[in-house]
Amino acid sequence: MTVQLSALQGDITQLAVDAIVNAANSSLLGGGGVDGAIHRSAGPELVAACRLLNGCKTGQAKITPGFHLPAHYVIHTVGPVWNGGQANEDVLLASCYRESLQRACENKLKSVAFPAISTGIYGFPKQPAATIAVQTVQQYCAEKPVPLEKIIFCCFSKEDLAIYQALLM
Ligand code: AR6
Repeated sequence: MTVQLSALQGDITQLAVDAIVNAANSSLLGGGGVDGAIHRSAGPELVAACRLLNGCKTGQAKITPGFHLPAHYVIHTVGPVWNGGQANEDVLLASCYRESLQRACENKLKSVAFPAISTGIYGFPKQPAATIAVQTVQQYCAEKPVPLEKIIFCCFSKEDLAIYQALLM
């Protein structure tokens, strides 16, 4: 089965998929941006579950239930802070996508939605970040059979959506 990749504009907390990915920080205890929105929608059970995870290193990913979200699970990953591009940011961002897909596959999930990791508060330029996101996901799905059927790039802005649509054409 080929995995269907698509982009949409919207609020990731509203998506009824098996898992949404959270662009978290290494404490996993919540923050601003998409992280804040996910914690608000999931309810206080999410931070309680995250407290048991002992944080998460940049480029890695950990999974929790979605609690009050429409999504069954949240995969928390920590993107790199943009530091000019010479600090391994590309490799670490690609690792976030791969590790998140790994958590999804281990749990036999069929649908996952990603936000544009690191491109908000962490300052990673949008175009190269989207290229890494799409290429890494395509490579991962081409390497081996995966249970995934649907992968969504959930864009918050129209500008992000245009970038992803061009890459997915
Ligand atoms: N749905 C989808 N995308 C969203 C939503 C939403 N509800 N809200 C924001 N975005 P950011 P980062 C987009 O800043 O750069 C937090 O404080 C946003 O427009 O959320 O990885 C964490 O705790 C952007 O395109 O994450 C960390 O400390 C993308 O999500 C830090 O921010 C990522 O922006 C992580 O920074």
